[in-house]
Amino acid sequence: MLEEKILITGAGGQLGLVLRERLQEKWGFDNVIATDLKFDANFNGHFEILDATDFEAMQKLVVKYKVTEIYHLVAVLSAKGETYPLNTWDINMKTFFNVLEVSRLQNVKKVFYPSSIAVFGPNVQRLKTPQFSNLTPTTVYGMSKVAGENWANYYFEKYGLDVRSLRYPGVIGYQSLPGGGTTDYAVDMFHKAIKNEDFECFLDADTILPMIYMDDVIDATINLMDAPGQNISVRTSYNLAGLSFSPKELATAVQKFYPNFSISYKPDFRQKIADSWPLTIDDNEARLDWGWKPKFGLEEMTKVMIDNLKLKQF
Ligand code: AKB
Repeated sequence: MLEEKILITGAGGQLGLVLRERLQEKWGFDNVIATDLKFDANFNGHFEILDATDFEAMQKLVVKYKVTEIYHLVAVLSAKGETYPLNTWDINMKTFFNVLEVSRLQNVKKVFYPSSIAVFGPNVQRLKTPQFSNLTPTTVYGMSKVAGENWANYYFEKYGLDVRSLRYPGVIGYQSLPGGGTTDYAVDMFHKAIKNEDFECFLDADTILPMIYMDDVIDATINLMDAPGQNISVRTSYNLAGLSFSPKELATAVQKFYPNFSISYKPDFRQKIADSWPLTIDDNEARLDWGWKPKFGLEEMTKVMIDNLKLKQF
């Protein structure tokens, strides 16, 4: 296997914290360059400060390290994005344009771009939402991801840049608290349960959303990036399913470990966002093209989250 030089933007975020270590294991300690706005003293490896809206700064790093693959994880998510709609559009689009252009100019071989279930709007089939659905999202984050998917496809068609992408469901992991998402209540619930605290949920009890456990989403990302190019039939972004559950179902799973865990419901503006998203996702194309299959269901995920969060407490 040829050696790759990997650059990760947004490496200090929920996904970056885990992906950067998996990529170090895969490509070697010296071949992964983690970047973010703030220096991360906890990271054992190459770390560079990078504001991904700064084209020149990004290009300098790509040249300096002879980067061959970029994982672009910077994004303002759905809920936070609604507080600053125009800034969200600017940040999400500018950073991705920088990645695409730097990659084109510096002959970066492959780019990973996370899209999201937020690309879907209220006018889709909400059960087993198909890959090729109408994409009219209600959030700026979703709008930026739809645009990003089309730009990914454009750079592939026009310049042959090998951009690959997944529509991530809500990601559940114990490594960090996510920030700014509509699906974030789920990770938060685990943190409250292990501290024996009550939890007030910002979504209604029966709001089902597509989610995925961290190990599954990392496997999906690596497997997609490893797949032979000729297998990749979707150049916008692949639907990806892990599991789907409601706050009430997750609370019931948590109560098997913490019978006194108490949850109440106080829906806010995020309810409307959640109501515009699918309940479950049809990821047939990902399964057929590169063999995707999730490993974690609700019970396995709940156990592994609680076991690991308990360990982290000490
Ligand atoms: C969010 O809730 O905004 C994200 C997502 C589904 O992309 N977790």
